[in-house]
Order: sequence, then structure tokens, then C-alpha cells
Amino acid sequence: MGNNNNNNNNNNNNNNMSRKLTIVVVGDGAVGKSALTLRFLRDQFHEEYDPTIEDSYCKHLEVDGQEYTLDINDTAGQQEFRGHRTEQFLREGDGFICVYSITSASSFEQLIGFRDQIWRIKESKCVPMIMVGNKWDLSDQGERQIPTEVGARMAEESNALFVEAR
Ligand SMILES: Nc1nc2c(ncn2[C@@H]2O[C@H](COP(=O)(O)OP(=O)(O)OP(=O)(O)O)[C@@H](O)[C@H]2O)c(=O)[nH]1
Ligand SMILES: [Mg+2]
Repeated sequence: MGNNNNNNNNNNNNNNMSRKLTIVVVGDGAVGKSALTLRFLRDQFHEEYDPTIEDSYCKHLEVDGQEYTLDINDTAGQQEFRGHRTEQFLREGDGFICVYSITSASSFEQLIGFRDQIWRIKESKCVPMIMVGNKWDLSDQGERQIPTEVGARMAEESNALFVEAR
């Protein structure tokens, strides 16, 4: 009985407290995962490319009166830095930002691989995901390899939101 009371108290408290969500940013190397993450966190854009090994950030925000603590894991896209941690990150994620570059068909293929890996690990095809076609600014310069419709269709088939970004 004591335990039940404790559980009830904990649940009630949780409604007023910050909810913790783990967000994992995945995708091929150099597609712009870190640039997007730092833009969101600090409103800064980094021109130089410094491949990520593993970066984690914490951000507090309030949505509809509920406080959230976001743990954001910016993962390594370069194969040589991925290692065995990727699978652990995917398992721990509540939501996923899946990034490809609209200038790279191979990054789009890799993204589908990440999505399938997430589905396998979560044993579900209904996982909160946003598909991001990044480097949208380069489409004017004839560098686009993945049409918007192709990205949008893939996101729809993945039960995910879709956005092109820069
Ligand atoms: N033109 C353009 N360049 C971008 C954009 N986003 C990122 N970049 C550049 O692309 C390069 C790679 O960006 P990162 O954010 O480091 O890529 P990443 O996906 O984190 O790469 P890894 O950490 O190796 O997985 C950098 O030189 C960025 O400045 C974008 O939207 N447009
Ligand atoms: Mg990075």
C-alpha cells in the first residue's frame, strides 16, 4: 500500500514538473546535423566543417504550459566515428531528427537506412520523426539531386513530418 501511495504522488508531481525527452539527430556525414542543432540552440551558423564524434546538449522549453527538458544528441555521420554508440543512441531516443542533404542522393539513401534501423530497434513504424532535406539554399545553384516531392513522399511513407531547411 505504501508503494502505491508513493507511485501516485510521483505521478502527480510529474504532471507539474519538466518532462524529459531525448532527441537524436541522425544522418550521413556533412549533411548539416551540427549546423541545424547549433542554429536551434544558439542561433549561430558554422561555415567550417568539423566532423562530430558525439555531442550532447540540454535545452529547456515550455510548450502549452508544460515544461520540457530536451536532451539533444548530435551523432556522428562519418562512418569512422559512428562506432557502437549509434545503436544505443537510437534505442534511447524518444524522437528523431533525420537529416539528408538535397544535394546528395547517397545521403538520402543513408537516411532511409537510419529510418529502417530506428524502426527495427523500436519494433514499430510509428516513431516520432522529422525528415529534414537540408542545404535547400544550394538548389538555386543547380546542385539539387533530391526533388522536394521525393523527400515529401519518403516522409509520408515514414509517418514523419517533412521540411526542407538551410
Ligand atoms: N550551403 C549550406 N551549407 C551547410 C548547410 N548546413 C550545413 N552546411 C555546411 O556543411 C558542412 C557540414 O555541416 P555539419 O553540420 O558539420 O555536418 P554534420 O552532418 O554535423 O557532419 P558530421 O558531424 O560529420 O556527421 C559545414 O561546412 C556547414 O557549414 C546548409 O543548409 N547550406
Ligand atoms: Mg556534426
